[in-house]
This record gives sequence, structure tokens and C-alpha cells, in this order.
Amino acid sequence: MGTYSAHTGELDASGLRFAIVVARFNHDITSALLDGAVRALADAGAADDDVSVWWVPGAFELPVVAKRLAESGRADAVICLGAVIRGETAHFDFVAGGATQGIVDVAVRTGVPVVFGVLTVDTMQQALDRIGGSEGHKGEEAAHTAIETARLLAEI
Ligand code: INI
Repeated sequence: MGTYSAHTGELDASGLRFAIVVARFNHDITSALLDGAVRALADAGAADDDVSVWWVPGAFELPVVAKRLAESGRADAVICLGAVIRGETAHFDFVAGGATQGIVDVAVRTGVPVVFGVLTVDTMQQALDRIGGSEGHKGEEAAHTAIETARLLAEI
């Protein structure tokens, strides 16, 4: 096999601009996701002025606002945060499915990384486990994904 070039985006957020879209639904969980994401961006060198936060009612509204932000040219990456917790109805599947498909569409159509930081879980305990509990912190992970992907795209 010949030589090839391999690329991995660095976890360096300095000089990059981030827009975070966060759902108010299940606010206790989503505000913790937001805290983790903001902290992780700052720890990686993002300037306060380069991070903006946009609140929407629920996860279903994440894609449309993410799309406008991605199209604005004002963000190197958009981070979507939400928590969809399965109830007794089929509503979960529609909300989770709509948010997931919408976020994928926005990323692919705009070419701007739109990170899926939406918890889709069966129980509140599973959500709590993912905001700094036994399953890590999905807000921090979403921020790391945004940084790494934006850096990688800048190399291409
Ligand atoms: N929105 C969420 O973010 N999480 C949920 O668990 C949820 N549930 O269970 O219904 C939810 N619903 C609201 C939805 O996102 C929209 O805001 C609403 O349907 C209006 O479009």
C-alpha cells in the first residue's frame, strides 16, 4: 500500500465560532447539557464572544433554527441540545425522529457541522446518567464533536 495522508481534527476551539441551539423541554436536563457544552468549548479555547446560545421550545424546533444559523455564515459549527424522554405515547417517536432527521438534513444540505446532542432515552434516570453520571456528559461530547469536525473541514 502507498503512503496516504490521515487527518484528525484537533480539539482546539480557538478562533472558531459556535452556535448552540437548546430545547427548553426537559429544562433540568437540557440546561445541564448546555453547561457542559459551554464549559467544554471554553476549556478548548473558544472565546466567549464566539459562542451564542439560542433557546427553542422543544427538540422538534431544533432543525429549523439550526438551519438558519448554519446558513448565516456566522458559525463554524452548530450544536443542537435536547432531551426526548419516552412517555406512554407514540409522541416520542415523532419528536425524536423529526429532530434526528431534521438535524441530519441541515448538516448535509448546508455543509456546516450540526452536532446531534439530543438525548433520546426511555427514562429520566437514563438522561441523568448522561449529564455527568455513569454514561459521561453528552453536552461536553457534543462540543468536542463540533470542534473536531469544524477543524477537520477547515483542513480539506
Ligand atoms: N420535546 C422535547 O424536547 N422532548 C420531549 O420529550 C418532548 N415530548 O415528550 O413531547 C418534546 N415535545 C415537544 C416538541 O419538541 C415540540 O416542541 C412540540 O411538538 C411543538 O412543535
